[in-house]
Amino acid sequence: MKFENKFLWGGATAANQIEGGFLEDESGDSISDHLTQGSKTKVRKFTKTIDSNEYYPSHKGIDFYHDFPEDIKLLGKLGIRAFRLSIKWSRIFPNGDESEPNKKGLQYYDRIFDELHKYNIAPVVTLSHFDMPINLVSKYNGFANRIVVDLFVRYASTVIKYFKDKVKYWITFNEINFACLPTGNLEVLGVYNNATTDYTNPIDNQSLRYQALHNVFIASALTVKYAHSLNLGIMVGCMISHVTLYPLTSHPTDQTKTQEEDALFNNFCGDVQVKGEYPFYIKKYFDDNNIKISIFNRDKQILKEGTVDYYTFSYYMSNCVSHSKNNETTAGNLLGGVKNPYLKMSDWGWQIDPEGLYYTLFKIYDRYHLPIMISENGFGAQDVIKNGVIHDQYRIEYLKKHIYWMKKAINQGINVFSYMVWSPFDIVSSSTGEMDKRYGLIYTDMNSKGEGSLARIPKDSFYWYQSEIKKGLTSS
Ligand code: BGP
Repeated sequence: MKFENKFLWGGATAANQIEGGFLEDESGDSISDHLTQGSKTKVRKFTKTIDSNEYYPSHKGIDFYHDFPEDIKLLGKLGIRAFRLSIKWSRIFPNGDESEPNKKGLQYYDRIFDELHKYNIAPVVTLSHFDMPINLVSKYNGFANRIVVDLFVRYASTVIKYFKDKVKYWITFNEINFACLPTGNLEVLGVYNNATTDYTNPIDNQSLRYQALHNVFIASALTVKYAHSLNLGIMVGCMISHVTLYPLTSHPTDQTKTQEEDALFNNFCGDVQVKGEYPFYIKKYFDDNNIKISIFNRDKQILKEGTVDYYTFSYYMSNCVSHSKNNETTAGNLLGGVKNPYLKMSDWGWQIDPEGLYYTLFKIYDRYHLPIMISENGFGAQDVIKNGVIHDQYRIEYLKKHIYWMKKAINQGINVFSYMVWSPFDIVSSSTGEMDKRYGLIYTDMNSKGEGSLARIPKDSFYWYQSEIKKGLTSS
């Protein structure tokens, strides 16, 4: 089997997990800059003011802000054809509501894109990856306020226009469906209970949560519409955290429960962004949960006119669903579920399921018929460095198997045009803010306290992925 030559092998990151460069070049602070560090057992806290006794991982990231020329050189050596990164909104509009952008912020990303092009690497840019200027949270309660839609579109259209000749692939909101989790982070929305500013403390007002999500849909659709209006072939995608769900048994209620959970978590947001309208099943969910939101007539039009060009999703694991409460559960922070007796888990309780990727690609393509980018897939582990080398065979196994099942899906005629490893570098973990859960093909010499030389050391998986790409995209 031969992939088309234009297949985009890639690697993915996010600004708040790599950049650092806190407040540099007239940048403003953003939500991530107010998140303390958690751990496997301790949740991250959202603090209204920066507390000097706390460690805020995003302030340092892995210092990509200063190190990017060297980092991109390594990406060139790796041989990837696409690099996914996010723009930090508060570098462009420090408070989110200025009328003019910060030139220094634009210039910073401009230099990155030039550097990437030097190595023939296409940038894939996420406009919002769990982040927004903090001023928009304190002033408007994020996307709970419709004004923030206009402010987002101003930001998005500014950068799309500025980089129109350098960036073809855009993604609006990372893992937008996190907003549907009954527990979990709300950085997608920037909406918090005023009284409780705890990272994992969900807003208890479900109507407000779904109203804010609706506003995010509108912001995304208007962005797509703007990008299309430039007539330059710019492509804009959605981004869904896809946690594949299986019924635990053949009990009929396991099937229906799986169907319902799948609809709400995995399908709902994609359905709106791909099909341009709310799916039929959401009405019952809203009615049953007394969720009331306002959707204007013009909104329906906007959603229709702003459907995405491609579908992207992160894939790390699958979970089971059961009608019974007496089951062993997976630890999986935020994304826990019922344990599958046939699968192994990572140290963080994420169930490893390469064949599930095939199942998922089939499902998504059958549902949407859009080109697909797997925008995140990777294995978090505690790597050991010995005599300056890291033998991460477990990561190679993980990636190899997922790529194998992706190729099978492509063989079936499913249009996957890009695969991104999360992540080329060891970076700050999004759920814990620590450095223990390493995903990189390249080791970053830094511990969870931000100490270390910051040296980058290619692991065994780096050379494996490099050869996988070089194979000319032929079958394994
Ligand atoms: C996704 C996020 C990423 C990334 C990844 C791994 O949900 O889009 O930002 O961090 O998960 O998660 P973690 O770092 O928590 O293991």
